[in-house]
Amino acid sequence: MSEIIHYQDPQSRAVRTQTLLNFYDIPHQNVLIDIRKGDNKQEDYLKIHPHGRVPALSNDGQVIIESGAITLFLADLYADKMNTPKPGTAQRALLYEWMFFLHASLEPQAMLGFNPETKAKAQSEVRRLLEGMASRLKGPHVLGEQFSLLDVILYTELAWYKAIGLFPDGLEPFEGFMKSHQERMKPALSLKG
Ligand SMILES: N[C@@H](CCC(=O)N[C@@H](CS)C(=O)NCC(=O)O)C(=O)O
Repeated sequence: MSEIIHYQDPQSRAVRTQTLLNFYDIPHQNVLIDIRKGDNKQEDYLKIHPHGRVPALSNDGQVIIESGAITLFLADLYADKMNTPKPGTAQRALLYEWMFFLHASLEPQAMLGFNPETKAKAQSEVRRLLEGMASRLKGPHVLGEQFSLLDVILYTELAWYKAIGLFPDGLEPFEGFMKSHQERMKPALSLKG
């Protein structure tokens, strides 16, 4: 079994990787890097993450940075447990689509949402972007009948958008997805505002 060390702050993008580790009960050691206290800019941590950010994950001594890369790495390492679609399949393409959509297309809106002057625009953009992805959510789970890590990823992300006031009220099929996955996801969700 590999030795995993997760460098995280509960109020950060580490919510993505922490929730995945929690949900699948993956043995790991958590190291708190308190970004509000500046732990992330300490010399020792800069040797781990060259940009001084969280999360970072060490797997048997190999450090991986970027929450998306860590997610995909865990998806491959624990493919059976997470029901990760096989490379080269249409379902695997959906995994890539969702990951890039969430990180590259949607996330910039979250950043704009923190600025009161651009929040309203960010809210309408989040709605527009999610509406565009509605057909990619097969239902009842992201991939259709089978629950997979994609459900964990999407639930975590949308829960965060709800927490920061950017999730469009009542937007289907996402609202229904959140409701039907809440009970299963809540114990693992590592979201602290
Ligand atoms: N694209 C990176 C972004 C990481 C990132 O910016 N993390 C923030 C917290 S959400 C951070 O560590 N900020 C501290 C800083 O930049 O000083 C990822 O997804 O891992």
